[in-house]
Amino acid sequence: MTFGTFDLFHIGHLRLLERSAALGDRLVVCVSSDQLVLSRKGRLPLFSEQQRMDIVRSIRCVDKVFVEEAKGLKRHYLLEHRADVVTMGDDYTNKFDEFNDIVEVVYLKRTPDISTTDIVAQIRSLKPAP
Ligand code: C2G
Repeated sequence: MTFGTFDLFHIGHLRLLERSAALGDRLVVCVSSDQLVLSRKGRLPLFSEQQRMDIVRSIRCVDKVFVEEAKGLKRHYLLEHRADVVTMGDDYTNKFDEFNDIVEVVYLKRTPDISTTDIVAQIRSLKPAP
């Protein structure tokens, strides 16, 4: 299982999902709800939770997608879906260690030089053609 927002889905997200899938026989993805993103980051995602879930669900290596409704439910979700392994990018190193007692926690190297934040900044700085 892996957790994420997957807003403006990009190659870093795809690589993370592919490498996660390679660690098991099924990949379940928990996508943060719009409200959860709002409370965590202080702004709504650009793509709605339904759109983000539809995109992630369409990825070949993804078997199941569900929404992360609220904070503090990760343990419940991991148990409910009988996860053996949880993966996160290495920007989350140590942050999921609390689940070591129920799953193997694997931090995967982030794909360099790409993030939703950078894409937004790049688009913002585009100048209209003269
Ligand atoms: N990722 C990556 N390489 C990038 C960008 C992202 O490997 N260049 C990974 C992140 O490390 C994360 C996953 O892709 O494991 C999803 O990234 P985000 O949508 O940015 O996830 P985030 O909003 O940080 O939500 O409680 C944890 C949250 O649900 C994670």
